[in-house]
Amino acid sequence: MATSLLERLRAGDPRAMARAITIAEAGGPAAASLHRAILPQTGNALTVGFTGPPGAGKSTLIDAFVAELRKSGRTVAVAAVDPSSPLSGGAVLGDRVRMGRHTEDAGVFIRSIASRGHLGGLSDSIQPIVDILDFARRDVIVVETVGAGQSEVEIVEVADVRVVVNAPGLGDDVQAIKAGILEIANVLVVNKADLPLAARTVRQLRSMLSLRRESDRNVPVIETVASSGQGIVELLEAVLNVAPRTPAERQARRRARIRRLVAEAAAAEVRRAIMERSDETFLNALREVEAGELAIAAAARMALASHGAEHDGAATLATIGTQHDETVT
Ligand SMILES: Nc1nc2c(ncn2[C@@H]2O[C@H](COP(=O)(O)OP(=O)(O)OP(=O)(O)O)[C@@H](O)[C@H]2O)c(=O)[nH]1
Ligand SMILES: [Mg+2]
Repeated sequence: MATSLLERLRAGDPRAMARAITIAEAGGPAAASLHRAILPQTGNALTVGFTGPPGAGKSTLIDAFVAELRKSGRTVAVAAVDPSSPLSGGAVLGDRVRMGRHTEDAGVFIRSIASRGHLGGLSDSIQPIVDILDFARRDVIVVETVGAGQSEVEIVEVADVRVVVNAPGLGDDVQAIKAGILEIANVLVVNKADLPLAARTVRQLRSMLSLRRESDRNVPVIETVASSGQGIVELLEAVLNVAPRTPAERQARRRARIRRLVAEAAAAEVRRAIMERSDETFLNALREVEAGELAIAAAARMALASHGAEHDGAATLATIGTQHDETVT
């Protein structure tokens, strides 16, 4: 890793940020060593995830939210995950137009991120990218994702605060918001409050909230008109209100994230090892599963137990050493 890239990144140079994100997106050893180098100096930024159905007004809302953050002197980075789905194709160009007012402002960095893998899912590299923006000393990092597929689960992991954006007139209204996505909201927004059916959407959301566990009922419902800026002050207030405040809280979140990254890397490693395994003991276990003599979970436990035993201690460490850079991202 070129030290100068790290130095420029730490100084908040937008070109270094763009370059580092490109490295993170490409994956592989370079991405892993970059991530490793920056991790010790992350954990200060507030990460806010915006998710919700296509067309709810997330990008427009983020544009107004960013303007409000800038008024308070905070620096911002926006990572908009481009779902490259037929539904919201062209999001990249559209977001540039929608957030165009910030292009001249060095305090705002905007980047579209390609989503890989499952439809609507976050990019695998989203956590490293957030960490890059954090390392570059952005105060607030905003992540936009379309609420579909796995993304609502993943945004929980990445964002300190989740804002779920809804709007009236999106087909079946609240039906468009799947139960799962409501569960993850720290703040609910009914955008397009200028439309006649907005009040109904608010009522529907409130009644859905009233069915939730007592501890989850206090999620604020904020009405906004993203295109005019109405309700944005209230939105920022609601976000800051649920944000982790103390260094101890932030540290706990960061530890949880690192644990998840390690768990994901371990899962990938175990999967790869099991897919490649061809020793007779394991093949016998597979035959027993096939014959209904052994439960899948039991075979899995057996494979896990003998996974480490395949190598002696030194060999295991050597394997971890050589594969470290691929598995950490
Ligand atoms: N009437 C009204 N229209 C709005 C409001 N906010 C956004 N829009 C419009 O809604 C449309 C979708 O807005 P976007 O900000 O692109 O929505 P999005 O949720 O980011 O969409 P995807 O990224 O494609 O999922 C655009 O035509 C906006 O101009 C609002 O408060 N009121
Ligand atoms: Mg958008």
